[in-house]
Amino acid sequence: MVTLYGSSQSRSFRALWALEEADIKYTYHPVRIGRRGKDGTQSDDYKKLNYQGKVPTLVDDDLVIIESAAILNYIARLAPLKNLIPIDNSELESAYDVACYFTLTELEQPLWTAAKHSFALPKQFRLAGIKKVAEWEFAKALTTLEHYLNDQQFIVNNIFTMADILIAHTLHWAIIADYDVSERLTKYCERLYQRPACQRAIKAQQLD
Ligand SMILES: N[C@@H](CCC(=O)N[C@@H](CS)C(=O)NCC(=O)O)C(=O)O
Repeated sequence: MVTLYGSSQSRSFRALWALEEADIKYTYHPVRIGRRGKDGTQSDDYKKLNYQGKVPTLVDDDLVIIESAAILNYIARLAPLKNLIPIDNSELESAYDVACYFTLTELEQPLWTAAKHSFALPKQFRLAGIKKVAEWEFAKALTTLEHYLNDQQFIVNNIFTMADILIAHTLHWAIIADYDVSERLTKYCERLYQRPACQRAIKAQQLD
């Protein structure tokens, strides 16, 4: 029995989309970020699952998994026939790892830094000038992404994988936050968001 704890407009959408791509039966359990009461991410019950009180958290019977990218990989391995992660091919496995680590550490990092300094950090730690640094870093990461993607439809060997979910979700976040994203990468993101599994995940999240 798989349960996903998540919240709208958060990284939990990655996991919801992944579950739909893998065609795994799951229950979606909306939680309230930062709240202490019932279904709050700062409640004692939720923090037993996710010590930092963050989303997403995936529970599969007795197994608890945190970190969106780790959750995507776990889901991919639950559905090996869907080929959502490379298996038994070192070259493709390392290309997949590069795509995921690049996305988390280079592409997402400036977006998250800017977001933290605009609303997530306690007010006394927010730095007003950080948005400009983040925009510069993000623009640099986008040129690298264009280089990796080249003329492919999907990032790893032109085959759809969980890495595309990570990237598309991050680009979508940037587009909504008004970052400058090239037409080519915007189209890549839009094309991925049109996938039926992604559309089903959008509907599932509306229960939130
Ligand atoms: N590296 C984590 C980041 C998780 C994270 O920061 N989630 C945000 C929502 S997108 C959150 O729960 N924030 C609440 C908080 O920081 O207290 C992941 O990818 O799962």
